Amino acid sequence: MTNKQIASVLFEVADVLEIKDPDDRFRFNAFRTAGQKISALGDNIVDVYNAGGIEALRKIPTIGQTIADAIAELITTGRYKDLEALRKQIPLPQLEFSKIPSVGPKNAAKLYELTGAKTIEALARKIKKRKTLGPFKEKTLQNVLRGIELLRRSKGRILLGEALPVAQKIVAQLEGSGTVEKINVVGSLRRCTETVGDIDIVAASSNPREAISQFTKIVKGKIIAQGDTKCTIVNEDGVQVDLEILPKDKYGSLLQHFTGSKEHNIAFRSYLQLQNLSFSEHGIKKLKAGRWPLRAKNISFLKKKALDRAPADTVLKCATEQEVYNYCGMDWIAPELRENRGEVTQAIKGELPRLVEEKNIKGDLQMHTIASDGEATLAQMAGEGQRLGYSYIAITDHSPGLAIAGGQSSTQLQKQIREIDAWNKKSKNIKIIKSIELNINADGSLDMDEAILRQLDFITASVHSSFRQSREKMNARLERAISSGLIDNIGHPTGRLIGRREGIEADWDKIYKLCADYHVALEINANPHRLDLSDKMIIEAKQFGVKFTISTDAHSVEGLSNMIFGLKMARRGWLEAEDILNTRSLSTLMEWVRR
Ligand code: DGT
Ligand code: CA
Ligand code: CA
Ligand code: ZN
Repeated sequence: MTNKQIASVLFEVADVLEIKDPDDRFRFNAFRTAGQKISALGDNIVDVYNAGGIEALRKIPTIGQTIADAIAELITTGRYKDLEALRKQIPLPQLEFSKIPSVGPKNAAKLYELTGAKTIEALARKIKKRKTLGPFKEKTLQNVLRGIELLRRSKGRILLGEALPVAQKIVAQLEGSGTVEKINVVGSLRRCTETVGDIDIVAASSNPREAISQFTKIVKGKIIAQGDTKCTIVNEDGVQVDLEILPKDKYGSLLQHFTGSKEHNIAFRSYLQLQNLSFSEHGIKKLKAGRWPLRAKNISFLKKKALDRAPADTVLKCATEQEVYNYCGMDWIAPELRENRGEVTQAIKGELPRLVEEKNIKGDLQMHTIASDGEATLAQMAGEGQRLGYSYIAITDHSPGLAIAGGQSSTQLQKQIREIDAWNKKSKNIKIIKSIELNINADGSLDMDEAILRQLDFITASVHSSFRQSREKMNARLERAISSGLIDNIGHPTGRLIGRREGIEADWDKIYKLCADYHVALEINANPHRLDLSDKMIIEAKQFGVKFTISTDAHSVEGLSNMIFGLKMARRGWLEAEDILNTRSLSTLMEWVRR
């Protein structure tokens, strides 16, 4: 059993318990928290159990006796009898309906009772026919339909943040097997789209049969197809993993082909077609004899001569991706840009952006500590920030309006300010920026007084409630917050949760313009469940001159490692280091704030 499988059982227990008794928060939350812990655990939980039994399980934070027993039962018998008993007490459709985003257990029960629908599809049909239903108003019903659509679209796709570690592990193991000479993750995972349909891997090997045999041992699951040079396995978590192998001298074209996107490949190939060239994973084919039709870049005089002399139908092999693009007269295009958003034209002109890189990030501007709903202390977060090589972090514990997340009162904030002053006096390396994550209330007001905000260095404000306001109300709400002159940054601007909650509705062009005018940055929240702003919105916002921050919104020490996902979104949004505030030194960042 995998961590993910065990976590999903715990999540289901939590759901069923919540449907049965929504008031017993303590009980169902215990299962949910344990599920989250296990799905994020680095170690394989089965190994933990095998090595140290129930005792070892109990040593994992958030896992108590009941849950340790449940896990042990799952590992040893493959089932959890209590869950099976619980399931029998609840009508199946009700359980299904509670999986619809925005439909809680109570509403799931009501919807079932009122419609008698047995499946989500039937429920959607029944709702579409009506304006209201029992206590449900038109707007609520529309939200349910939207939730159903969201569920449908996200089915079968996994978050980038979940897929990447799985893929990296397979790659490392195949590398370790010594059967491949080169290996890469490709497809949407290499392009770092927010969700991926499957895991694609390519490799170069002189013994593809042996490599594939290793692959079938490494990836446990069901083999769907196995050939001499390719293999497809659906792993134990139901994720498809594709492997394709070619010899080393064709590795560049193999990489390019399987990285996609399909749309990028079409644009790339259409351009080649006009020049009497064609392209496949085997290389670039010269369709007509005579001079090489493109002005190849970074190529030696001899190689150029060889290209010119090559007869028609020659297939030019490319060992690196650099060669693929360079022979075709283009600069190498970073995978994150390969979405047919103008990158081919820019690569020909030599005008691709110099995308922001991991090493440019100097700090993290949103995180929470035990002072609100985080797990770690200020010192622990700062210690990890230092380990990550940052020169600063901002502590942004919640404000009083967010009571559910332990929002701090002004007295508590004062105490934190003193703690930070003490830290900064002592620490020569990493500095802590005094900060906060305010609530943007439903009317656009902020939930803390100006007097205390003036003592802080950097102020983030976010929408945490009333997500489904009308467009007009939301515009006015955001405008009031942005033009208040008090805030520097908007946290997770749309509030979306990928596959679970749609973002707020607003006239974003207006918001971008306001942000640019009032010097308010937009956050790119790096939490894999959020990735908010999305790549498309980043591109749009940049056109209005908006500046960005990339932050993890970490609630634990481990959470700080999510920076990479925000960075990938920024790259997909064509951002350069100078577009992003936390690539600046502390002093230049503070200069920007004071402007
Ligand atoms: P995904 O898996 O839905 O997140 O998206 P991709 O882009 O990884 O798509 P996938 O796995 O179907 O294919 C991997 C790459 O293979 C794709 O990005 C481009 C390349 N490719 C080459 N020829 C074709 C083709 O005929 N159809 C598709 N869909 N992809 C192709
Ligand atoms: Ca794929
Ligand atoms: Ca695939
Ligand atoms: Zn927040």
